[in-house]
Amino acid sequence: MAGNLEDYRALGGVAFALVRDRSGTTQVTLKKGVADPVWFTLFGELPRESIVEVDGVVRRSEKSNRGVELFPSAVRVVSRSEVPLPLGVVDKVGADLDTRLDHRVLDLRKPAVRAVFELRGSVLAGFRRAFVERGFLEVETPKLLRQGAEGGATLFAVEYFDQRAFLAQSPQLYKQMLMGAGFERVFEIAPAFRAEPSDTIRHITEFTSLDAEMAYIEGAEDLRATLDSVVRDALGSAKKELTERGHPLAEKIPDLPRPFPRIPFETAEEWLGRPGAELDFGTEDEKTIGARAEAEYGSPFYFLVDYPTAVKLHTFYAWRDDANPRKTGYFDLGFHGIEIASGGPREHRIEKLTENMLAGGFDPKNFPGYLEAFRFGMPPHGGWGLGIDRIVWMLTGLSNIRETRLFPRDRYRLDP
Ligand code: AMO
Repeated sequence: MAGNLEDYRALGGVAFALVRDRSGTTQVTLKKGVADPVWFTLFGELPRESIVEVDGVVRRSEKSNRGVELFPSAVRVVSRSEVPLPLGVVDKVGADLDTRLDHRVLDLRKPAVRAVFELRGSVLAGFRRAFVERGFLEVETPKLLRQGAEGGATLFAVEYFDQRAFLAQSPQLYKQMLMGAGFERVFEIAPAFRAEPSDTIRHITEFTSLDAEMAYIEGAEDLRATLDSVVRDALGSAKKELTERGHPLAEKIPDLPRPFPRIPFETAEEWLGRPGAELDFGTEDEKTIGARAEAEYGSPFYFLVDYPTAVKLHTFYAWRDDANPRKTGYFDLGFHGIEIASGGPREHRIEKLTENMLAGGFDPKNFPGYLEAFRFGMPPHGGWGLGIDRIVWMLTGLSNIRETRLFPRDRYRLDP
């Protein structure tokens, strides 16, 4: 085997080296008179976390952590660690998050930290499976754009030869254009970038957005029914897979036997004691709504439905109800009091769409490629965007969304 030297203890006639690889930590046992005397010196002076290769015979052992120990026949140093370590890998005392993120490669060596990314991988695989089973095509849309779709405040500008471009805040415009291209059902799992100025535990500047778009929908409920079953299937299959592997985080995924409750925006306003206010929900509001939904419906997931136009004014692509233009078909999906997804039916009629753009402060002239998709036949359609980091965050119960990303980016962090 080969791995990192976690610890070495010499106790008279016997010495133990603990060597960690991705499958766990193995005890290597050196017996005086049996093992090569050189190895005692080698392990004794080798810094922790160096990489060693050990060949030998594995024997059953009641006393060791994995039920086996390795008696070496050959030992070789593969890569020597520098000292001191800026971050302990096996220390019992936890370092603060900034120190951990500053030395993320060492932090990621901790089995409990790697476990988060194993759960994340299973959740992503579960989503891909759930979409493919429903006839969605996986697509990849451009991340270097001329225009944003989610408002100017969070756009990152980049120098693009002699022009200015922006990093994609969302694949919004492109997933809709693919409905104009006749793809009917698409999904994308890709980075999205937002210049979030506030330093919160729920915002990062680079996140993974899971987007879907569907054509020929009859209304918002078609979208919600799909999102609802996709989330339940994806988490169900991730839980099954992790359980079969005996993964320590398998139990973090809740069983979700029933569809999620649909809570009208107006009901949530009443819960908050401000009926008819038509204000967007803040962090504390979301927490209150999440706790109430959990108490009333016994579900950690819940939809907030029928967002008012006043709250979605800048979401120019959102359809507004012709009979009641104060209402959109927009909804959010909440999980433990955090918004994890947002979506709804789109406006597919170009006249209404350009009206919405103007009302939201967007100039239609800046969106020629997008608007062209609406000029030559566009089916009714809709979709949603779901934050992968947010769902993993809520599943694991970690203190900060940054812990769900390998190398998180925020206002102050571009390195490592
Ligand atoms: P929205 O802006 O609500 O919708 O974003 C969708 C989801 O993306 C996640 N998210 C974030 N996660 C971490 N850090 C951030 N800074 C961040 N910003 C957003 C959230 C959120 O629910 N185009 C629409 C989607 C659509 O209508 O299809 C959109 O982007 O989980």
